[in-house]
Amino acid sequence: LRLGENRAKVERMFGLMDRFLKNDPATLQNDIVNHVEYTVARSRFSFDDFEAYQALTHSVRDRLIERWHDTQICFRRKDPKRLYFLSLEYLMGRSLSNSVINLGIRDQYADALSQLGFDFEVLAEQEGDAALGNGGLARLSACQMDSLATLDYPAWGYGLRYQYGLFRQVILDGYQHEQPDYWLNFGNPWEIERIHVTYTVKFYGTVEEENFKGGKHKVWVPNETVEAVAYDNLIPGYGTRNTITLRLWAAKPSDQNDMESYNTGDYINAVVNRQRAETISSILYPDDRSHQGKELRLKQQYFFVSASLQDIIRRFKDTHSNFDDFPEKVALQLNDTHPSLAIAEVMRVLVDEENLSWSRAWDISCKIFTFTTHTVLPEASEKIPVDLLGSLLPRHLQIIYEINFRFLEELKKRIGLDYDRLSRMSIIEEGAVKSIRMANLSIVCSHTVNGVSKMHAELLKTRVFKDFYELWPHKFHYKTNGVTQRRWVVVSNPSLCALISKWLGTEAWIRDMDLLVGLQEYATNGDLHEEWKMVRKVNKMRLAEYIEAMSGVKVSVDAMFDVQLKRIHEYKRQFLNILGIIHRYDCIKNMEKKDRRNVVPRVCIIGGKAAPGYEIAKKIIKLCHAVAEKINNDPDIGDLLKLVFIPDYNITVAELVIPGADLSQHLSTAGHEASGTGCMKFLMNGCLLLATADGSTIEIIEEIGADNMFLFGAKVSEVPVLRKKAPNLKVPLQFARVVRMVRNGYFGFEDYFESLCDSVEVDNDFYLLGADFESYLEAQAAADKAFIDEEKWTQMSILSTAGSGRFSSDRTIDDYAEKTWGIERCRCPA
Ligand code: T68
Repeated sequence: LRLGENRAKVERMFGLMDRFLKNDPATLQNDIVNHVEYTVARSRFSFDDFEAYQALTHSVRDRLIERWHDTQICFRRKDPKRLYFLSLEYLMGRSLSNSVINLGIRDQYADALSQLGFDFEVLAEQEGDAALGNGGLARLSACQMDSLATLDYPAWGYGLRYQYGLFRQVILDGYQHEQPDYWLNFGNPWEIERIHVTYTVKFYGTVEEENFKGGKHKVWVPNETVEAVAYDNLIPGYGTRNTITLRLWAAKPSDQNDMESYNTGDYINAVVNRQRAETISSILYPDDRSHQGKELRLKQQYFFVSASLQDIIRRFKDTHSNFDDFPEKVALQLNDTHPSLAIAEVMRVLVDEENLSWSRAWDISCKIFTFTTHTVLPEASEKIPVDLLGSLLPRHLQIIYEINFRFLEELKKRIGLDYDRLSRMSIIEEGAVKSIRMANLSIVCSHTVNGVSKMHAELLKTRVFKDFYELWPHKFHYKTNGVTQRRWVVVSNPSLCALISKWLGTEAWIRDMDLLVGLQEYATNGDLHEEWKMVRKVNKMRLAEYIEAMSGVKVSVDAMFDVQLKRIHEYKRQFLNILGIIHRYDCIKNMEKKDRRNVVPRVCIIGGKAAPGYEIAKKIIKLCHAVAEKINNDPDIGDLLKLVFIPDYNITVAELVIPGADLSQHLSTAGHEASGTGCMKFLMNGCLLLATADGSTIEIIEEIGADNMFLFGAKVSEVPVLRKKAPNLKVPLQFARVVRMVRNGYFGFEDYFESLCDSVEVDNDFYLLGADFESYLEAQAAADKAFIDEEKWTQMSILSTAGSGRFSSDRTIDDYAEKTWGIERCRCPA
């Protein structure tokens, strides 16, 4: 509406629009009860916890929508450079508590509900866990979205709305079984379906040439189309009105496809084809390393990329008539190589559809893309067979060939005819299966390539992408990962949050984690120690209750709670942890009764999912259960040692377990964990770390000092040396003994564990469990010793939290914004 057009109408409209929802208990109650009646369609006199949860969620959502609208209006008015974060995975977990805390109305809701006879925490437990991702990479995306919103950056997240998230892990007789996670079963009140935001995505077909302005023009003629429908998830910032969008795409059949089948009278096939279209966004691949050469995966990637880019370009064109300003207005962040087809797609759209010259289009592309890699292993990087790409996306294959041809021509000018190097750097890998190296494509087109920790960046420069680093040293950077303190302290550990705020005299640390260093000055304060211990104890009691309810194992809260939570992987060495536990058990068994008094009681907690096809990882899970069975039922051992496996590890479980952990283990063979973010969550919560110097732990050491943690194992530089020497190394006796116990069936299932034991035999021990074992046991002994000294332990715990400020994703995002994306904050007025 333009003023002057119809003043009276405008004033009336503004009068109506300016009425924001109020947050006093009476209004909140009224809203909740209205939603019970009009949204959930239950009687306002009778509704259960789940219905109350649904109504509550809708009333929170109304408030999110208000802020979200204002934010979008503000972005449109100011037209800042926008960041588009492209990721195939997001591990959001639950949204309710996070939303009301970020909106600053948690207490108001709790009051309103209690007057209605409901408990906020009980209702919050009704929510399922949104698990549209595998592990660290996916949770990082979620943390970064929270920081982007909180820091007022004009950002959009794009992803896929999988109908089936990461599988549910069910343990039967100690073996992992996978069950589908149909997370939308009970509806998802958090998302907003945008049926009008729909784009057509094309697949297969041929490329034809058309005459165009006196020259030739390529036209892709697809023979399959699928519709992408937007579902918006609103991400509220903390301490700001800004609320940004995570737009997830769902695949729906195109009407066009139906018509063809209906005409042939093949009604059944028409319906089957419709369903086939929907499979594109139906399931998340459950492998957290790589998915090589699968057609459905490639379809997912392109579906996601095409819909997102259509949306991004549409938004740009709303206010721009040509592409001159595109690089000043758009930053496209590739979260690993999974969305890297976006490079070929941008080129296709600019050249084929927008009629820009190749060099103009390439110039624009090279200014908008930035790439972050999350892996260390060259063999884990994504490759797409040329045949597969050529059949699914024929025009994109041509474009990638053209990019590669021009790149190699340039490269020859720079380095001459060094064919080995040319072939290593080529985007196309020749070989039995000719394929596209997605990392090479991403590096060639991105102006900035980021690693996720200082160590990771070093490995990228010296090993993984050495050739590229030598060519373009200016492209290579790193942004050490971080996690959001809103989720990992404020939501999940409210009593610690209150304690920190009390001692710092401010809540400002929730937006500025550097303030946590202020705790250092109280690290020896007796009053803080008492309160700190009390908070930790209550969290441990909550965790103990959960463990008993879930596994039937009663654990003592006086024991040290020792936790390892992460995807099960050989390089993360959960097997080392279990062998250490066996060693501890063996030692206690062989001890004189009187000496047992000196043993520090432990509750060892392990949790994590194994990729369904990852046999060795599944054996590690079974071994954990077999060992637990023996130890937990040994009357000789009692409370001195317990081992529990936490099934179906997810974000919600992490929120419960992390605040209750005394010690957490991060055991990756040095040089294998690109960063690691779990350690940061434990650190913030005052949990001590037992870790190798790998990934981000190297930087944690810089912040809190090696004295405040338990370090062990070979260093990054020593690992390759040890590997060379490995076959001639002497295996420590203790190591040989515990492996033999497993091998000889001390815990049963000896045949099943044979290959697991083989994997750590001296000439086979790629991850160096044997080589690191003694040092691991020493670190464990040091942890025991520190735990007995309660005052020392508490001091270390306080210093861990105090030193965790650097590991906030706010720091990471500010760094990306300034140095990589070139975006500025854009705050929506209050
Ligand atoms: C993780 N990578 C790194 N990959 O392992 C971890 N891969 O060190 C780092 O902290 C984290 O990323 C965040 O940077 C992953 O989680 C995947 O999940 C993945 C998923 C699909 C395909 C390949």
